[in-house]
Amino acid sequence: MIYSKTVFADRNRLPAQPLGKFNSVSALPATGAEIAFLGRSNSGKSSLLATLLQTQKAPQVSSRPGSTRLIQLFQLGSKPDQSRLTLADFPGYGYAQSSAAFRKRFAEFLGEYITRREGIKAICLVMDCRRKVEDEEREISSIMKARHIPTILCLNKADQLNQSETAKIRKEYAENRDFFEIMLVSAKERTNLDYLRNYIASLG
Ligand SMILES: Nc1nc2c(ncn2[C@@H]2O[C@H](COP(=O)(O)OP(=O)(O)O)[C@@H](O)[C@H]2O)c(=O)[nH]1
Ligand SMILES: [Mg+2]
Repeated sequence: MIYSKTVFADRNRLPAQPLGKFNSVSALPATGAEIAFLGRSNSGKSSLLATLLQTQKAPQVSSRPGSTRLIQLFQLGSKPDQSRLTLADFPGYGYAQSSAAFRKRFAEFLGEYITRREGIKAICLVMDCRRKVEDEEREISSIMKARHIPTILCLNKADQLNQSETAKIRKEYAENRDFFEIMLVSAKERTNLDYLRNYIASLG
């Protein structure tokens, strides 16, 4: 697990262009390499992207869980360039789903996404660090593993933990091999984001 207290500097944000908002996978324009930000509503997907990117139209951070229903795309670079990496900010997958229903619907959705988006390079799976990994997260990681696509688990909102809670979480995840990489981050305080930024930049 990657954990440090370094604060991500503003000047290190990656320049990006907004490509628009889309209401389904089939509506997405063709792009090349892509990383998708997935996770439950309110986990901080849009906040993380807003922190990592320097863009005119920042990803919309919502005060109400579940209010973003559109997929928003951003492309790295300070001017339009289709050869650059695309980052996809997804709507959250909701709260009140039963696990079985969720798995079916989300596996279909992910299946469609992966089938249609051939350039997909990684999934950034964002989760509130105060939650436990559940079937949803393991399911996403295993679907991706089967396609040889790495899933990076971003445990967000680390600013909400005290020292002993932080230590407990680090211990809990030390032996976890379900994900390609695990990191404890805070989009709000911009801590521990260098690995993710560099990973994105390396694919950019
Ligand atoms: N304390 C704290 N709040 C955060 C953090 N990241 C996001 N939030 C808050 O969580 C809420 C949902 O954020 P948003 O980025 O819209 O989540 P999304 O639905 O996953 O895109 C907003 O009120 C954010 O201000 C974080 O690192 N720490
Ligand atoms: Mg969002």
